Amino acid sequence: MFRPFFFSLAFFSLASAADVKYYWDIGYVKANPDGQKERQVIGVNGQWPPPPLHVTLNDTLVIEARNSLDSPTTLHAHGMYQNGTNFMDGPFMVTQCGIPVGQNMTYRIPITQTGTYWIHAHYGAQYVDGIRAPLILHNPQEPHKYDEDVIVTLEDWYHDQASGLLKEFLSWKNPGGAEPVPNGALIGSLGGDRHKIIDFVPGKTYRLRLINMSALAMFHFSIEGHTMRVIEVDGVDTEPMVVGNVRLAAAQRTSVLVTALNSTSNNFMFHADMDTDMFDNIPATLNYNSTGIIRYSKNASILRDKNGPDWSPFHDIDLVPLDGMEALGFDVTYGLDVYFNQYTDALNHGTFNNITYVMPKVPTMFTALSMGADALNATVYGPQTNAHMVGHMQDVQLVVNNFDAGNHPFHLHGHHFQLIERGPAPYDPTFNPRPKSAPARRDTVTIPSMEYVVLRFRADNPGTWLFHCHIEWHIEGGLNMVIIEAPDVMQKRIRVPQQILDHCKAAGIPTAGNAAGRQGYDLKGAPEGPYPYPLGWTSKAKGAMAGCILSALVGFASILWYGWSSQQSYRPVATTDDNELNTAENS
Ligand SMILES: *[C@@H]1O[C@H](CO)[C@@H](O)[C@H](O)[C@H]1NC(C)=O
Ligand SMILES: *[C@@H]1O[C@H](CO)[C@@H](O)[C@H](O)[C@H]1NC(C)=O
Ligand SMILES: *[C@@H]1O[C@H](CO)[C@@H](O)[C@H](O)[C@H]1NC(C)=O
Ligand SMILES: *[C@@H]1O[C@H](CO)[C@@H](O)[C@H](O)[C@H]1NC(C)=O
Ligand SMILES: *[C@@H]1O[C@H](CO)[C@@H](O)[C@H](O)[C@H]1NC(C)=O
Ligand SMILES: *[C@@H]1O[C@H](CO)[C@@H](O)[C@H](O)[C@H]1NC(C)=O
Ligand SMILES: *[C@@H]1O[C@H](CO)[C@@H](O)[C@H](O)[C@H]1NC(C)=O
Ligand SMILES: *[C@@H]1O[C@H](CO)[C@@H](O)[C@H](O)[C@H]1NC(C)=O
Ligand SMILES: *[C@@H]1O[C@H](CO)[C@@H](O)[C@H](O)[C@H]1NC(C)=O
Ligand SMILES: [Cu+2]
Repeated sequence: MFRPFFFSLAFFSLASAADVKYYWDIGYVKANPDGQKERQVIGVNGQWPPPPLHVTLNDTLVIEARNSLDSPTTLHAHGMYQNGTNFMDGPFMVTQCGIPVGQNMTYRIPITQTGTYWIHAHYGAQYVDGIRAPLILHNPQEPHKYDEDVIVTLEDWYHDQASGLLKEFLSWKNPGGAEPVPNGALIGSLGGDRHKIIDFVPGKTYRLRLINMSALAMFHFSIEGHTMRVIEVDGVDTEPMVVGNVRLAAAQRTSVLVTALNSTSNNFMFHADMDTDMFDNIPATLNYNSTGIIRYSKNASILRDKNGPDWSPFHDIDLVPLDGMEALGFDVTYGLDVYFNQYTDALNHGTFNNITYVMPKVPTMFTALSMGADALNATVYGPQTNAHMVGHMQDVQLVVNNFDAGNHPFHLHGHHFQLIERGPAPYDPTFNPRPKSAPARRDTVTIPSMEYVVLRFRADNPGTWLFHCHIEWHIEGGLNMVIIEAPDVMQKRIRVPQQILDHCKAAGIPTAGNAAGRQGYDLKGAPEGPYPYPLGWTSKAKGAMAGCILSALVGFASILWYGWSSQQSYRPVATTDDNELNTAENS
């Protein structure tokens, strides 16, 4: 058994590093960023959007978070290594039990990396309701030269509460798994007729930090009349690469340098177009092409590029990290096949290797810390967590085949991975990829439909790390797995703060034992299923079966089921009754 104690020692030995403290009272506020519908959102300190966080390398980011919502919450600083602080990573039931309503948690995150990140809730679909903010980690020895730093957030926007959308998504009335289609897009938290304006001064070079904070939508970003040079992806500095546009899937970040023109006689447009590929339908009211303005002068007019924005292809795998880190080999390789299917609970689930993720009874990190030598056997993490074991300092290869019809952005917690290879799925295991000498690295990679990607990372960060699709609806639908990295070393290094244990106690969640909260391999009572339907079942048969099960469960007359099943397709509510457009320009 491990004995928790306070963690002062580990932190205060970090020489001369400053604590950068933020107070975040997380609660409900009203906002109307697109001028089309005021709605309840989740903000901090009575404000929305939450303000960006700025920290410098070697500082410790301290967030004193209070949960003023009506359900638990957690914060995840996306992309942070959390080396030795696995318990500060945030995902509910992986590394913590949630901050109970009305209580606080002090997130202490040593900053050992630099670049453009973000922070968001990792409980339910809360971040879709607005609890997300840029997190900028400054480098005192910044390798790139520029004059101004500009954060440009891109996010899809829903007029309805995420909890309601989630219920409709994960419903037996949505067996095809159609995702809720957003009502619009926001650039810099502005949408509709409100445009983000970036002021440019001749002679200056701007670093635009593009951050995709979407729930679903991927963005294509382009500026008319200017050249962009990519210099960073997901916190990894790269050699400058000239591009016409940048593609940003959910959770991805890219910094580009843009040098201002010498003349102030024209203003220009920039574009952030949502990729509608993943949208099941496109309501007539949806403007998926959003624009902002590069402004040189208040009285100049906008000069449109005759050729429109430059949408020539952009491939992140072509980027070269500035540090020239060489391609890793691998000691262990895991294949992960991605499918979406209707499962025996009648819901459409995202799956790795035909297992859909279901939370264990004990958060996975606590299982790793409390099970002694048994923690080295993936079985103890339960049948539904898709636990994959990796040893300390092993080089790990993940081969992910996306057999789904959609594109999915996969994010690994606690690491950057190298992009070794992409290609059409399935990956041929007899093929030995010959990676570039210094492959691109990032923490979130988009895998297009019917393609594979080969990723590698070094297991130098003991902890329990989620690997999942970052489309919020797919996280909830089960497209998650956990890398169990060196539990033996975790047991020596990781000391969980008392506050987190207290939260678990308050929530009645055990902090020791296997996925069932028991000892050894006795997994009786651990969550099991849902399962795939046996081969040969038609979707009609599945529907009828699901209908029967549900009718029996809730006592519905079967006639009702047939009524529902004939109107299967999900239609998002396009608000036409609420169109007081606010046309004020924001400046
Ligand atoms: C809880 O967090 C809030 C918001 O950051 C802060 O104002 C308050 O002082 C904290 N309370 C305690 C007991 O730390
Ligand atoms: C940050 O800390 C590391 C390790 O202590 C040290 O090597 C490095 O010089 C520090 N960097 C800065 C910019 O202070
Ligand atoms: C934002 O994330 C969504 C979901 O993956 C993705 O489709 C989109 O490309 C992302 N956009 C950016 C700018 O990263
Ligand atoms: C602006 O003018 C300077 C000095 O003449 C020149 O070096 C530079 O290339 C010009 N920049 C652009 C974007 O045209
Ligand atoms: C814009 O207005 C400023 C001052 O009012 C003037 O100096 C400048 O010439 C004007 N520019 C254009 C393009 O009209
Ligand atoms: C959105 O922009 C794309 C790319 O420029 C273009 O092909 C498409 O027609 C535009 N759609 C609308 C509705 O403006
Ligand atoms: C997983 O499910 C897919 C789709 O139903 C099926 O084609 C595949 O054979 C299954 N894989 C395994 C290992 O059972
Ligand atoms: C893990 O434990 C299970 C159940 O006791 C056993 O069948 C399996 O062989 C063990 N795996 C390893 C790698 O030890
Ligand atoms: C974690 O820290 C250990 C030593 O404390 C170091 O060797 C390792 O490289 C670090 N890993 C990451 C991902 O920061
Ligand atoms: Cu996905």
